[in-house]
Amino acid sequence: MDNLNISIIGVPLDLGQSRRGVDMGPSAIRYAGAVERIEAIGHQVIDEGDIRVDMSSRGQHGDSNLKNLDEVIQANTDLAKKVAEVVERGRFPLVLGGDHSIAIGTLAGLADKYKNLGVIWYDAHADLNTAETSPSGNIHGMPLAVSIGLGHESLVNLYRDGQKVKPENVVIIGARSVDPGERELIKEKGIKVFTMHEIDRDGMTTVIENVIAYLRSRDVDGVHLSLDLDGLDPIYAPGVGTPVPGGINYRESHLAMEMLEDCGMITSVEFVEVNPTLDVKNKTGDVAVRLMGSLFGEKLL
Ligand code: 6HN
Ligand code: MN
Ligand code: MN
Ligand code: MN
Repeated sequence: MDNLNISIIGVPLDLGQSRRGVDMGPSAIRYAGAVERIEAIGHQVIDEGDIRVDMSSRGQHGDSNLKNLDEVIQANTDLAKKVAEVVERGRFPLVLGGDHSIAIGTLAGLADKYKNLGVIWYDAHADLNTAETSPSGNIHGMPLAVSIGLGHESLVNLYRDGQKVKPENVVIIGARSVDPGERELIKEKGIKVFTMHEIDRDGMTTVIENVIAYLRSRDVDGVHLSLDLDGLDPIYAPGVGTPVPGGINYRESHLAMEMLEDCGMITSVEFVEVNPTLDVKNKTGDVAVRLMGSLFGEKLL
């Protein structure tokens, strides 16, 4: 990816889950040097600032068991508008979370332009719950379901009506904590998943080759990478709210980013779930920025 015009959009939202502090993720990633690192590769970067998040009514539940539903809808609607506007200006969106519920807004905004978008979901989790299947009521466990058109109607119809992404255009990498309802949905919708089992058995090189070949066979018109830092093992990314052991390691993650850079298909990215209050000296924000380096074409030699 050479000479991109990148727009950074921060989303300081922690209302899609129950542990405070992931709203500070965008700051942590900026402090770790995101803009400088990407500019040094030769890209042009505009930091568009943060989406405003209304925290005033946190904890008050409306008529559903989804936590902070109204606030999550508001922030994601604003995010969708911003992402759509950035894409319309011919720029590459780099969204910084915030909890993973912000993928609802990112994907809604991208749907203006991309009618056959591919999505790579790099995550320990499948994020395919609905209000009915969720064990937690946390909306950050639901964004992929919402984006393929399943779940609370106010989320599914956010920004524009209905499905934003086709389930057969989705690839999950790194899954190792999948709830029963999510497992059903993966089978029913035929969602492509490379769990830790495939990564361990075949190696990351083969996994990413398969991901790229699959998305090419789907004839996608763009690919969004939604990278949840908890996809990495907590040893490398301790500052996340829902850590799961047995995850992707640091070198494998860099290799994945380098191969995705190489394939030239990525058209937007988000880095989510960085929680500085759970972190060790901003290690997780730092890893996010290092991975951005590989994804945007930093070379070792
Ligand atoms: N994430 N499957 C669990 C739930 O509550 O639905 C965990 C979700 C984690 C979501 O990390 O983005
Ligand atoms: Mn996630
Ligand atoms: Mn996760
Ligand atoms: Mn989480």
